[in-house]
Amino acid sequence: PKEIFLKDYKKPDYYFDTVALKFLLDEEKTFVFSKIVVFPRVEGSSSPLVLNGQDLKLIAIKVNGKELMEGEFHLGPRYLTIPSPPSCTFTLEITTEIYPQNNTSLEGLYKTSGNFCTQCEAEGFRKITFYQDRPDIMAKYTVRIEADKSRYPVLLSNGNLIDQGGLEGGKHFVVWEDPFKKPSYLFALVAGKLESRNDSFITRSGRKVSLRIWTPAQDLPKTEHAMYSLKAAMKWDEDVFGLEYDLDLFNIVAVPDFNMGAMENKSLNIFNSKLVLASPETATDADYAAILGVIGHEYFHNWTGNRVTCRDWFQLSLKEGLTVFRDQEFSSDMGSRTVKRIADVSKLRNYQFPQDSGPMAHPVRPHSYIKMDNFYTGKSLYSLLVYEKGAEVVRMYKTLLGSQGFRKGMDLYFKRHDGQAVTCEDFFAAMRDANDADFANFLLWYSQAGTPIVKVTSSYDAKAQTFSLKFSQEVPPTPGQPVKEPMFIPVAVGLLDSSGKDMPLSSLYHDGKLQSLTSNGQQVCTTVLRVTKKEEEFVFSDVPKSPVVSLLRGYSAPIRLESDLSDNDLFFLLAHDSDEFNRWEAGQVLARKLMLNLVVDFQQNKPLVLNPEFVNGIRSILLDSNLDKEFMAKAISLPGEGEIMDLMEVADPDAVHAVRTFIRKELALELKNEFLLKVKENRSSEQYEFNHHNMARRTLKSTALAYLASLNDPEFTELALQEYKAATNMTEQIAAVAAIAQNPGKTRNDALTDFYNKWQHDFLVVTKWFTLQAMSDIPGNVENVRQLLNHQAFDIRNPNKHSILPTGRPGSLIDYMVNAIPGSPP
Ligand code: BAL
Ligand code: ZN
Repeated sequence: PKEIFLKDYKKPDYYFDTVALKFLLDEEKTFVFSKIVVFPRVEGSSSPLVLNGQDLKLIAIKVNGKELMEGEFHLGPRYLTIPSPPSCTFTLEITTEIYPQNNTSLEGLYKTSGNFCTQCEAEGFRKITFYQDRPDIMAKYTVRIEADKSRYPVLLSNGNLIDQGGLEGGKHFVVWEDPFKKPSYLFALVAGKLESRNDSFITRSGRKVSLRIWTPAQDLPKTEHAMYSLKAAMKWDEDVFGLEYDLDLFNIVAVPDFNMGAMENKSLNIFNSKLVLASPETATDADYAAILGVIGHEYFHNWTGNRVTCRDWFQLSLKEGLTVFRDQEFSSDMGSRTVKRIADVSKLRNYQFPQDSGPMAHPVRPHSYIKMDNFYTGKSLYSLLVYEKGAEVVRMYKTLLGSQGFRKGMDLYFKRHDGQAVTCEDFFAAMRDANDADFANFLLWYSQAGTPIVKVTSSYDAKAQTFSLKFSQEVPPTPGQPVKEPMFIPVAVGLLDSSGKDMPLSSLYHDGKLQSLTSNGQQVCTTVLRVTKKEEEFVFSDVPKSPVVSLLRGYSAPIRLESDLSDNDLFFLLAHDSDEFNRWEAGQVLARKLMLNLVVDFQQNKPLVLNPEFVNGIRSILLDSNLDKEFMAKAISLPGEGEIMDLMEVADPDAVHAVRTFIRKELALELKNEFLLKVKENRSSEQYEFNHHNMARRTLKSTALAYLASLNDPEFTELALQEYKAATNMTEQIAAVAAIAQNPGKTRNDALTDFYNKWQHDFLVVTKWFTLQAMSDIPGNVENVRQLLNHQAFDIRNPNKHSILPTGRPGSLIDYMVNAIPGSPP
């Protein structure tokens, strides 16, 4: 395949106005008829019309009703070209034959569990019919589907159902019309034996929207949470962004074989079943949270992606970064903002940072790509950089503009671009223009790869009562980008007095200017510094006593921060910072330092000794009854191994693993009583409920149990077994198995066998069982995983089961996998 470059983008020579599709679905072959109204971008143009097409059998092609003869078109393996189409508006009719039952690519139209289903993003539509399969071709679609009524009683596509009826030979038909222009990647069709959970939502302007979640009949009881999530998302988008749903029907379909987590096709979202189906007995809190987030994500695409879409695939972050940001905010508002932020930043550090400093590093908006629909090979656009770093870029606009300014920018973005296919610059311009803002060189975030390293030193001048922060920044070289420009980095800062309270910030001296920091006469305790140069200094004035500085509050930019804060400062911030994220962060910085030092000791064969101050720090967290329990669970969890390796010049997985295991066991030994109390205090016999209070309780209990079970002490193994037996929900049940499974031996094997026997008929639970073992770090696990690949329940063709394989994943799925097993390893 050819490398494609952003700089080579050209507007299409032809646009499509309306598209009428007719599908005759059948077991052996499916006919697709398309009738497209085409018009040239420039009237009188004589350019050839080039259509994409792959794995299609062309049956007939007509222009303005007249069949084209040989020589009037050219058919190659990937394109169908009409060298001299009419120079003004014309109709193009094409008939193709396709074989969905043989399509194992999970792109285009394929069959899964006996049903027909589509996946067109990014370039699947070209496997359905010949088309200009690019996102800047936006057209209005009408879709007629004909199929056998008994095998395919449900026939769905985008938009509103405008006609349906019976046909001869036991067949039936439906006609769907989507009144909104859309690119082909948002086309969808589903046909099969499905049933729906039905509900409705009244929009803020009083329109009633019918909501349907479609699954095979036996799964319907498991769709309650998905419906709750959808309604919550619809309400949230109205409340926070003023965005109302625009059709009278919204469908979600769950299918077992689905490559992405889910897909935002206009009004017909298609989901991997694991991101729809949940019951307390079979799904964990992490599953419930993932479903909430992904249902939200796909719904939010209706505006950010569908109503306003991408001009080309280089702009993918325009919709994905923005929509990930929106789903993060949604989940924050529905649960704990701090805990959500911690989870997202941990994911960045463990997965996105290594990507951004490795051979696959590319900018949020890449300059080129080879293949964009493959998650497993290099040069793919569906990366954490586009999704997660892209979301951080959007978050920085909000940090710089504040909530109101950001909303103004969003409003202008929709006002300017509704119905258009646009670029990241268009989003930038809307944010800038709506706020009359100076964003300096902010656009570099889209074009420069690599994680900036920002060093900060501080000094206090008691006589002048000033506090200075000196910043220096460097963006490391990445493939194809040896030299970088300094970036525009928003750094949110607060100052703590000796009692741990925030100091009001009075004024700031920077770039030869003194700037007041009070806002409309109100005192401010956090300010956002605009760091734009390779080196620069900011001086706070009227600082009566030497403060402890809280830097990068809320993780205001996706950077690596190196500060001169002492361990004492960090312990102080851990105890007092009003920014909860930075309380957690202080503990993590201490833990990272500690782990890196111990890695050196390990490599030099020195005995490992855990700093008692660190143990005391963790103890004080466990004893602080004012803390949110989920925050507590996060704060007592060590940084992941990926995060530590990412910080090392030469990664040493064995050393990092040994050190992390050592610290966990030492903490478990020293804090046995405290952990035991957390397990006991947080048991509950209440019915499962998905809410923050209950999730926090379960998370803390599972985290404490995992620490205790790591000791491989019969008392705690027995405790974990008791928890396993007593569990009334999957969250606590699998957390207990995972705790037991940390130690190899008969108890582990028996528990895993028992779990499998109990759940062998539920493929989503069996997937968890695979994941748990695939993630295990017991000695000899590679062989164990090899054997699991031959397990009767493992099916390499089902993408859900890939979680057993060490591959990367696009945003929504990685969430799911990483959080799949609560509490282990903390
Ligand atoms: N657009 C692909 C799936 C998602 O990111 O929503
Ligand atoms: Zn998305």
